[in-house]
Amino acid sequence: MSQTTVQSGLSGPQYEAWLGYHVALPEAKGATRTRTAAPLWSRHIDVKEQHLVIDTALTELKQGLGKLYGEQPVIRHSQTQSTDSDEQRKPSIRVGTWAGNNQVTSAFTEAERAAVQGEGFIIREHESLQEMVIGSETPQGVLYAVFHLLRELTLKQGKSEEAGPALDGVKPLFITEQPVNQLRMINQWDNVDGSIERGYAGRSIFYENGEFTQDLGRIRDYARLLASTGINAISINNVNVHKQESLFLTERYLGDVAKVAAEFRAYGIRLFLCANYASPIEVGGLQTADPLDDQVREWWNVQTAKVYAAIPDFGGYVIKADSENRPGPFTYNRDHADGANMLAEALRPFGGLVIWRCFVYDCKQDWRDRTTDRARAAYDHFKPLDGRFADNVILQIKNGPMDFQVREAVSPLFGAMENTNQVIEFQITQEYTGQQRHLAYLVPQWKEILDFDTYAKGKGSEIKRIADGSLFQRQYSGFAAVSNIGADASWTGHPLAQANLYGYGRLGWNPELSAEAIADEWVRLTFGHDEQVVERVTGMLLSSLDIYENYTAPLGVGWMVNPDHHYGPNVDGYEYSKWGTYHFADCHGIGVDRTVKSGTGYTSQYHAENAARYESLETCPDELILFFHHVPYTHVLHSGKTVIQHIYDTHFEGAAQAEALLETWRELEGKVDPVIFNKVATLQEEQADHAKEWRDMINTYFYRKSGIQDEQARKIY
Ligand code: GCV
Repeated sequence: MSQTTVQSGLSGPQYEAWLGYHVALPEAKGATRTRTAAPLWSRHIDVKEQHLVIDTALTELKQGLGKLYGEQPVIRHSQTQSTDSDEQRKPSIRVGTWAGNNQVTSAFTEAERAAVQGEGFIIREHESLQEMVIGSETPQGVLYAVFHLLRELTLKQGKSEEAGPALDGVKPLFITEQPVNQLRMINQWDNVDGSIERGYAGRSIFYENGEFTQDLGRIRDYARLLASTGINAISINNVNVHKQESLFLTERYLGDVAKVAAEFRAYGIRLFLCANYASPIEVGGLQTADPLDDQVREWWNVQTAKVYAAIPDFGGYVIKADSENRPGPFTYNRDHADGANMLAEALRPFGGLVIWRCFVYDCKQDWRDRTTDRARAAYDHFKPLDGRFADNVILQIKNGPMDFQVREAVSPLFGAMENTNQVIEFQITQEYTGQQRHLAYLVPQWKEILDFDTYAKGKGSEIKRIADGSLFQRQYSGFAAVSNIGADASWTGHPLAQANLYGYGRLGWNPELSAEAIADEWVRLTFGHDEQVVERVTGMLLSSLDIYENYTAPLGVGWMVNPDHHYGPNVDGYEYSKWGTYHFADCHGIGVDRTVKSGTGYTSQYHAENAARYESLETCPDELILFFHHVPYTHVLHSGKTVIQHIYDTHFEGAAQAEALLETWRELEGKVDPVIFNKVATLQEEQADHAKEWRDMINTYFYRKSGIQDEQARKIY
């Protein structure tokens, strides 16, 4: 690629994703305008600092402006505190940190500078349009500012009517941004053999055949995509750490890990590893992994020191322990605080973190056992440990108590642990939401979860305020999410699934952004500004999750998928399994009774306001009725429909809506890149067909169970 910073051999719009810096209306529309005229300041970049991340920022700025305006600016590097007069310097962009560039610092008042810290930044365009200044306390902040500016300028291209100075008649830019969440992390579930657990976009870009990839360019391209949305941390291997990956902490692989860390470092992203809790045994040859054993502790101390010798800014360990057959402290009758604190001690001297996952439940449940409720598990295990974790331990809590369903309640653990650092875990990869073969824009779901009021400290105790650390005044906090990328040329398999990766990053930076605004941004950045394209694609994205929910598991009950791979309908697929995910449908009704009155008592894990709301059939929201209650098929929802009629109606509607998505997309032929067009068209065809399969299996299953006719006498088998 001549004009972009893309490092890998791959190219084209689907690979450039939202960093294509589109300037033109599609030629098919016969547009003559190709780009708006360059603002005066865009000809020179003045910089004084030498820093890896600032260098990255400069490269991005230079090449981004080059793409936007057809001419790359010249970078003027001066180490000295220049005495040039203002006039001599202009026109230019001044770029730097408060400590490293006095000419940047002097462009802002003390109060303006004090308003942003760390990775926050300020951008100011001078009224004369002769000057743009980009400043931050940190080099990372400078990089985020550059990506932000390029995004703003690209979006403005869509708004300026005619060719001419881009900002003519428009107020000069003045932007102050501060990331709301401190940790904005991506988790790769990649294995060293090149496979990806729950990956739907091809093989791993990190590994193949037991070795690290030689294609570091692809990793760098990924780093820039992530950094452009504000991501600042990544764990690069599966939380299920198998035998070979357990060696990542050792000389066998540390050199390779360090090379990958360097690629991410250039983009301000800190690298973490998932570690095997039983490493002292499996790697160290000890007899035990007991967290209170001196030899075990010493093993972790020594091994961790070796990791830091190779990677001085290593982030720390992500741990899945005592979960789905992974080893953990329970083996030694220790609890999770004992386990996490042992690792925290090894990491503390280096400023490292332990990110300890709360996805702990009995995955060998007897389906006949009606007393065990998987939804209760995380709270039951972790709530009693509140206050016992070391200050460099962060608990990573999945958004829901079950497992990334299209609809489930929010985890009651949010709001239950005032004295513990915590991050919320989302799943960008679409394990249960269509596996990147169906369209499902997940940002609306994440927004709803983040806006959920836990009432932990009275009204206004939303999950977003727990995730960002402000409600409980925690030292560490933020977002983590399972990535949806692989070696596919579009990164995400379904090209429109890029919107989820982009949206996750943007939401981590600022959870107040709306799902609509993020969709609009992503579509414009990815496809340009043709209004028909923007309207159709944002419409598809914003309706997609409701559509998916319509034709899959109803009213919050979850699953109904094929076991293991989790794709496609199978109503009883998990009904008699050990995994604790049941719907309990019989000839009378369906749903899981999680009430205190007659069920598992799960509702009591919420603060009073929510506990009462969910406990009562009168106040429980329709969309979660089967998550909290077992009801007859004739139960009348708030919508006025019976449960069975709701099931029939939503499934007929959902399949029709999936068909309509395909029709909408087809209207865009010739208006979007043909490679993307064809890829999405094929996937939407599959979705439309597969939605019918879902519709018919679910409707038929419940018709046969209940014997109740569809009021509209539509075809049920
Ligand atoms: C990485 C679900 C997935 C597993 C995943 C697990 C987890 O159960 O199906 O593949 O394992 O979540 O989050 O640890």
